[in-house]
Amino acid sequence: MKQTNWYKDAVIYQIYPRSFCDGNGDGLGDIPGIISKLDYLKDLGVNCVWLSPVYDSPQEDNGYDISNYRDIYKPFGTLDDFKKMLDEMHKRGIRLIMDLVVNHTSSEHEWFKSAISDPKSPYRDYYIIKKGRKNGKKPPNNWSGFFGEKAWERIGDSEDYYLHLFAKGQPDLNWENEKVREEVKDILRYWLDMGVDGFRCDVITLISKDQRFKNVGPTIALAGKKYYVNGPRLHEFLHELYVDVYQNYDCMTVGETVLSTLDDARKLVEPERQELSMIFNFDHTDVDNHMGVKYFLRKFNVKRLKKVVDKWQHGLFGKGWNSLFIENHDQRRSVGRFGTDDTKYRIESACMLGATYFFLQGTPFIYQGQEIGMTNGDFESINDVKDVEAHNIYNLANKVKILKPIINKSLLQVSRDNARTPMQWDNSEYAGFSTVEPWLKINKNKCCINAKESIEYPDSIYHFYQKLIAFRKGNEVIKDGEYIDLLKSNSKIFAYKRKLDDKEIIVVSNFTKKEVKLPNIKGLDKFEITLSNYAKHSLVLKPYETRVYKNY
Ligand code: ISL
Repeated sequence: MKQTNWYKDAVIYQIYPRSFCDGNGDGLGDIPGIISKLDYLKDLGVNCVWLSPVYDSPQEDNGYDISNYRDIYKPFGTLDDFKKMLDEMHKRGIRLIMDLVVNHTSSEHEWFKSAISDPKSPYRDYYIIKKGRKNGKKPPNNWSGFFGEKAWERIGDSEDYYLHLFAKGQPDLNWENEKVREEVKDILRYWLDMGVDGFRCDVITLISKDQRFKNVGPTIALAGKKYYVNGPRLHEFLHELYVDVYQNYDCMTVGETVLSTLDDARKLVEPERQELSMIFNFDHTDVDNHMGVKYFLRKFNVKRLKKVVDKWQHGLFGKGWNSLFIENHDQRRSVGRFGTDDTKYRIESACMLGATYFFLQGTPFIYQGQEIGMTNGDFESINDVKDVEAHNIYNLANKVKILKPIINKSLLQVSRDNARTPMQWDNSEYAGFSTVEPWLKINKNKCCINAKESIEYPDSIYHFYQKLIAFRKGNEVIKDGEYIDLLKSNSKIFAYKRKLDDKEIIVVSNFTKKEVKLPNIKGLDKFEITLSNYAKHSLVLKPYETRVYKNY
């Protein structure tokens, strides 16, 4: 089937189902709730949704632990609800991409239950099960995983261990086993045949492990990552999925590629290699931490951000396609981050960040609530937070003395639950999200930060996002133009140009809460301002002011 590359013209809205809208009054978001909000998404202007997992799951990691890939988690609805949602989305010109979580399953998956209960089970080899060292007293090697734990769990009192790079309830699949790959292909076909338009591929760069399972020397975190990130057969496995499945559908894939470099990314997205349509790189989410560890917070500096953006914009130009995002369900909220302010200048800040990333080359993603400037959760203690990652790290910090003060200081601030507080639809008791107490604490600021208010107020962040989306639509300069950083060494302003033949767009953003003199940008007097978060403009940029100029 002809691949139309529709994703290059898409603006994708991410829905985290348990926090979006509760349709049946049990405190948990669900599919009927999503259906009730599709007109809201259409009015915003997005034309694709990425839906975080809705499959059957014990929810140890909020659905990123799947126990049945062909059914829906009951509290979220039924398969019929899902089909109705898909149909209603398509009727509104909105495509749907599903989350594909196939690096691991849930430990409640039938395959895993059979694999560990019977050493002769045909499913034993679906997982990575190895004999421990010292007659089973020590795990097979010293690898550790993403949630601050050892990566191996002993199977009962046997000598064997299974590998889990995330929580204990998320055993890694053995992709070396051809049967596993065939199962994955069948799952893909099942959803594509139902009409879904593609997949966001969870931690896809972890699927191939170095089969020597070697020990590693001391490391701060993620011991063993050189053996399990971008493993030896990664590209071969992805190409196989493309040839056997993706190329038969007009679908797209976006890989979540933690720890990938630009060189890795090129290999993953160069179209002639036939692997993925695009990837999420996380370099820009690391500009405010040390050594890529989010708990080691570091003061934001816009020059570092510009450097990362420049690298990826040039690095993939003409070679592959970028994804653009400032939030997702694993990141804290963007407003109040990246040098911005989530109190006095919240609206200015959110609009400025929006305009700055939206006109880069690539497909923009908006995470639910970002379009109304939702802020981090107002958590007071670890008891307010539910995420398995936060609790594991908290327990680890309590055991390791030197980590304790650092983690205690940053845990609530960087917890993934900051992005997972219920969507604030209105100012009612449960924010219009539910009719009962929700699964996670609603932010008190629902009184003034909510979708209803944002829709009513003409100068809101929501209406600014509508304009961002509308301006992008069909704009060839934004889609295909080259990227030029205009003020590389300026430590307050992010300014770039997009250029296609003689058509040019310039974005100028003040990343500070102070007024800053507009620097001299050659030829700017011939441009006109087409979008801004301030009504009046002078030779001074106001706090968090952003201006989008065009010369045509
Ligand atoms: O969230 C992170 C850091 O706080 C990341 O390291 C995250 O664990 C990593 O990006 C992988 O994320 C994905 O897979 C996880 C799941 O918990 C995340 O929600 C998902 O986005 C395991 O499936």
